[in-house]
Formats: sequence, C-alpha cells, structure tokens
Amino acid sequence: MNELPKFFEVLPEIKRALDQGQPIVALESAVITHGLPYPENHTLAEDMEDEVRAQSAIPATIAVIDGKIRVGLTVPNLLTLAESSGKLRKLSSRDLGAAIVQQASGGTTVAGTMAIAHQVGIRVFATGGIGGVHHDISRSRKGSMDISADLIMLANTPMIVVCAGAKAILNLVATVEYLETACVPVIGYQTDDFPAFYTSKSGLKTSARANTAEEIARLARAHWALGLRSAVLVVAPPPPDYAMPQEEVERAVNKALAEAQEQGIRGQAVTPFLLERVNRQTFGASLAANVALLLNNARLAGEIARYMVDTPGTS
Ligand code: PSU
Ligand code: MN
Repeated sequence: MNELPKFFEVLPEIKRALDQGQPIVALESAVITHGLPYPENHTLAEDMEDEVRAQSAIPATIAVIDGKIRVGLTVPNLLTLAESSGKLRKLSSRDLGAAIVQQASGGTTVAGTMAIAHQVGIRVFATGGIGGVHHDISRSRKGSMDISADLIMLANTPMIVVCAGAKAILNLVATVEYLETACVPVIGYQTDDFPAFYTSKSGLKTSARANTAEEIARLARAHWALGLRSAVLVVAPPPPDYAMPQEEVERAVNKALAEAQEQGIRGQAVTPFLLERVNRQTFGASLAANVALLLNNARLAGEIARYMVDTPGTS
C-alpha cells in the first residue's frame, strides 16, 4: 500500500487486502447521509457490504468522520453516519480538504469516493446512480450550468464504477454526451441500453456491451493499457422486478424539478432536494427499487473485483 497522509484511517482488513492484492470494492456514503432515509440507509449500507463479501471481495465503505478519511467503517462509524443523515456534510472531491482541516464529518459522493479510493489503490467501486448534467432549473435566462463533479472525476480517474445509469432527475441526453466527450467507456452489463436507474431503458445507447464480469475486467485493462486515464463506467439495469413504470417516474421528476425551480434551489442542494421529492412522491416503489439496484451493483462490482486481481501475465 502507498504511504498515506496521517488523516487516512484504513481498516486493518483493507490494508491487508491492499498489500496482498485481494479483491476490494469501494462503496460511497453520500447515499447513506443524503440519499436514503434512516433506518433504511443503515440496513442498506450493511447489506451492500454483505453482497461484496458474498463475492469473496472486501468492502471498503468510504466517509469522512471528525476530519479523518475513513476507508472501511466500523460499526459505530456507520451508525453515526446513518443516524445523522441529512445533518452531515455532503462531500464531493473539492470538499475533502476543508472537511479534513475543519475536523468535519460527511458522506462522500461518487466524486469524493473516487478521489479517495484512487489514492488508496482501489480499482472497483459500486454506487446507485451517478451525478450528471442537470436540467436547467434557473429562473433567469443565464442557465444554471449544473454539472456534477462525478463526471469530471470519471473523466480523470482510472477506476471501474458500477451503477444503474443515472436518474431521470438529470438531463440524460447531455449526461451521456458528456461521458462520450470525456472519453469514458459506458459498458452495458448484459444490455445495449443506458439505464435510467428506476427504468431499464432511457432510449440512449451504451458505447459497448459486456455479458460477463470477466469481460468487463478485460475491457478495463485494455482501456488502461492504452495509457488512458479515464474511468470505465459499467451500467447495470435495475433488477426487473423493481423497475418502475416510466410515466410514474416522469410525473414525479417533473413535479420535483418545478418545485426546485420555484424554491430557487442551488448548488450542492439540488441533487438531494430532487432525490427526496421523487422518493416522497413515489414512496415505497422508488425506495425498494433504489435498494434492490444498489445491492445488485455491489454484487456485480464484487464479481468484477475478483477478475481485477493481478496475476502475472494478465495485465
Ligand atoms: N444520484 C442518485 N442517488 C444519489 C446521488 C446521486 O440517484 O445518492 C448522490 C451520489 O453520491 C452522487 C451525488 O455522487 O449525489 C451527486 O451530487 P451532485 O449532483 O451535487 O454532484
Ligand atoms: Mn451540482
């Protein structure tokens, strides 16, 4: 493992796994602090770790607690995050330095988690949905230009990120175009379509398809062997039993966007606001879908991580 600054706290199990080259999967924590309500967030975080372990990989849930970057959470760490959901900071990559210096606590977004996981040497990461290019909800004609830092980190971090696409709270056309511009391969797991989180199809296409975890790992190795430094985004459709009717999702999203515009929601608050409104309006169905696809993604990431273990002659 690389020599790390003092503000990193890596659990011994993960340190060992890094030193011995065992499969590891990073997990984000903004979904715990800003994505799901308590106690569902707590159960979900534990269940995601179990899914990774069931694939013989080590889970590394990442968060910042009292200014320490935690790679792997203890039982009390996780409870602190889950119970204080909504009260802690939402930490994107640019927010980490301030959180360390100010000894703050927070959940790390996809961007924040990628920054930390890469620093530690983890190459596979599972999340629910990535952030992306937002619809313009500004009331002026200037345009809000709200683009998630997740996209910038995906453009610049060699890591496999497993998700269920992005939610329709975003401008999915612009998000997919951005990924193309940023040189991020979008690999559909057993699909040719870019999923829209609650639904398996968005009407947009992936850049390639892979039918197995092994193929995904080989594809990522080939991508990086070319000297490219961008992430490989794996998109897995939500489990079929949980996919939601498109009209229901659309109605909820449109209402949420109108409310955000009316209330002048800006910056970091936009995504949590929209997520909460959509969750509330589609209650039950969206929460169940959210949990099911997070577990599905953790499982697939665990399987991919097994194929990312370095064995001589395979890279
Ligand atoms: N989209 C979801 N669920 C989430 C998020 C996004 O469907 O929990 C969270 C993730 O942590 C993601 C972050 O990285 O929101 C993006 O926030 P922003 O748009 O402010 O970059
Ligand atoms: Mn934003």
